[in-house]
Amino acid sequence: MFDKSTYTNRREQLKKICKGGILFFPGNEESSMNYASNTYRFRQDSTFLYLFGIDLPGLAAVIDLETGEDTLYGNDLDIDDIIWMGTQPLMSENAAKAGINQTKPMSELKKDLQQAIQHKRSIKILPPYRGDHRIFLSAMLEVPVPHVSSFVSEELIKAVVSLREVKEEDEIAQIEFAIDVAYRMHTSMMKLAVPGTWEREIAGQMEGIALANGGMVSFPVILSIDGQTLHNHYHGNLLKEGRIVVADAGCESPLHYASDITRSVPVGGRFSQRQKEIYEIVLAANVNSINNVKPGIYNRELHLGAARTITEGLKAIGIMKGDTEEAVQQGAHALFFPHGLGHMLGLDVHDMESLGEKFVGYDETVTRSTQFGTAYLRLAKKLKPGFVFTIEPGIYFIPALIDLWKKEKKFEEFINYNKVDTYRDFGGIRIEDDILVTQTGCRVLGRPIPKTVGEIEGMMG
Ligand SMILES: [Mn+2]
Repeated sequence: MFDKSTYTNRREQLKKICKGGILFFPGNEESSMNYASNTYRFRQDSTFLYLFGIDLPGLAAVIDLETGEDTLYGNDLDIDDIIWMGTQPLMSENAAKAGINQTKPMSELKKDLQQAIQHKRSIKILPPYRGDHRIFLSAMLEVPVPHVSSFVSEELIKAVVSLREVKEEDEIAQIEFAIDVAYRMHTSMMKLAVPGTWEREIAGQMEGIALANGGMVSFPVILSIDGQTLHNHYHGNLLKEGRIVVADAGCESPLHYASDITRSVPVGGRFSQRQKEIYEIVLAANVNSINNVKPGIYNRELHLGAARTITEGLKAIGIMKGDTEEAVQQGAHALFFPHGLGHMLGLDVHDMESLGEKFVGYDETVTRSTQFGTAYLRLAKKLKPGFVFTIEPGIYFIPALIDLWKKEKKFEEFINYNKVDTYRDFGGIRIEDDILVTQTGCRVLGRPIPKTVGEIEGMMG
């Protein structure tokens, strides 16, 4: 955990922003795989970690905005638990580490909430994203499950987003730790990417490095020679010369801050001329976007800038044609770059996604585009110092999408379909880094991971 002042300061700020009522935060519970006591690795809720820091199941916390009091609800272990799990800190000791003076057994929670409801006090929660949470909230609040959402508070969501989106020094250090582990994951991947290796062998090594460094992966490893499938969790292919391995993977720091890095490398360690040409376009989109980061710029501008770089590059090799501005404005680039430039990063790999992208990535000054491609942009709003986010442009040749657009004669003025057809077997390329917005520009976080053609070929040996 961070120092207890970190958690008390965060809660003090939250109390200043929110206007009355009771803020209720259930922690996460264990989650079963195939029978009750065989569980997935426990993962605490991120906002619970942010405000209270205690990384254990079986907890709930309440912040009373009238009295200013924070209460941690949870049960001390009995002797049976201690036999199986060892001696654990008392609830009062856990609470003290988070700067909380008051603890109560879980059995008191419902009574306290019901008393508040009887006194016509408002109870505010964040959107639940687990089924057991909805059932627990339904029981505590004495409403049917479908009515739980009526307690979700937009005021609380916005307040939490306004705090969590600006990273403190300690949080940046955690993220950089996670990126330094990702350095080891990705450089190992580069050394293992030789013909005859199974994707699962490399994915397993990468996940093992995360575990060996004290955290889990921040999301299931994406690793495939079919990189044209954006989130490919299938690891059953054998690596073959001529393909590109796309590895999109990161891990969690001990305090659960995420890294999220993508590297794309040629099987065998040497880019072909055709691969190099496409790679250099994606790299230019990545580097130009990073160079354009500064406070006050809309991330949607960076996204569209990357789309222009990709369009220009594809025009130079005869895959696209026509006016770049027009092509990007109409969305023709999305045949090759059908996703957004990036997302917030923090305690979640898609930071705060459970609170709603319309609050995290958008605000009253920018609404989500409905155009294919740009509609998938998770972060569009103005960048502020302290934001940590990803920049991850890509170029993909997705045969099903190429066929569909070709049949529809879509954007024939911008796309040279005959040339595109010669790339059907290409796969995809994505390059992703994690970026901190500073007062004057930005900093690429963590130890630099080989990224240029020369650096990658050098690392692959
Ligand atoms: Mn990402």
